[in-house]
Amino acid sequence: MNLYFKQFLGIDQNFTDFRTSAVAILPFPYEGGVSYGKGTGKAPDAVLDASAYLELYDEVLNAEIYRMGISTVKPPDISENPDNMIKQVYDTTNSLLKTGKFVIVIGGDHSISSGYFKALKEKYGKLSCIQIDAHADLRENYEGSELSHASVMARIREMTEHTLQIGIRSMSAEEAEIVKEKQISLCSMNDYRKGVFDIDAALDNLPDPVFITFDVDAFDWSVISSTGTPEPGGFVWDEVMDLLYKIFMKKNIVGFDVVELSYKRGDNNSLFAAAKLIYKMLGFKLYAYIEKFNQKWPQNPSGALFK
Ligand SMILES: [Mn+2]
Repeated sequence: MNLYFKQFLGIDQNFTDFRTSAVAILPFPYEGGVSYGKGTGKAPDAVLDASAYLELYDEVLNAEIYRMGISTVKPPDISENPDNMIKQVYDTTNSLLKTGKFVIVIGGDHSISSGYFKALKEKYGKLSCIQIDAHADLRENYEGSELSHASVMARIREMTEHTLQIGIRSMSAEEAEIVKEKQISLCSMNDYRKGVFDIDAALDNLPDPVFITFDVDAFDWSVISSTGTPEPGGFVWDEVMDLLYKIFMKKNIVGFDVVELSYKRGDNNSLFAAAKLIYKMLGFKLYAYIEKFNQKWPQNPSGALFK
């Protein structure tokens, strides 16, 4: 697998070597499934640029997470055709997963997630999905496309009935009907704020292993404002940190993606927050592994650490 010309974090080459890294990051700058604001295609490069300014030491976990090795790999030449594009996500993540690495995809719009989900599901046989998002994305199709970013959870739910949606604050009557009829586990932002949804119980009911798809529009605009379909009233940073810590400690997370970030000139905050989100999630993954298997923080690139 070829390294990308940009790498996540400003780290020494020893820690980005594909052969020895524990983590592979795949930038996937596709924006064909977007309905409103453009710019998601430029986001992965911009996140990689911003990541160079991240502090490498995690002051909460007291560790240098990057030491396990993080390679950023070159994406394929992405097809404009949605069916071909999904197959490209599937093929690329599938071959990365075969190396035993923990794979992260940086979008790109949300329509890419079902391709990665499929590859992970084939690897593990069964797979649940936690979606953190402002939108339910349960429409059977949108603007004539079944592969729209607004339909991604409908596509994922064709592969698993085990889904948990958190932070939702925008949905159609049709989607609300689907949630009711299929008894989908969904914590709206309102439920979250009012404390009327038992997230612990929902996590307990969700079978392992689990994939997380993180749509950055789940965040409040004070954290991330550059996104294609913004909704007011989202999570603040520390709420997401607490939520993700809980999710990673309770569940076996086998992969995640971060999608729907949009590049807007002059807004460095959103890019930096997205880069930090990815590094924090990796830190939680590593910490959960260390706690569960009574390991030490890795000091050197650790190969197929999470296999
Ligand atoms: Mn969304």
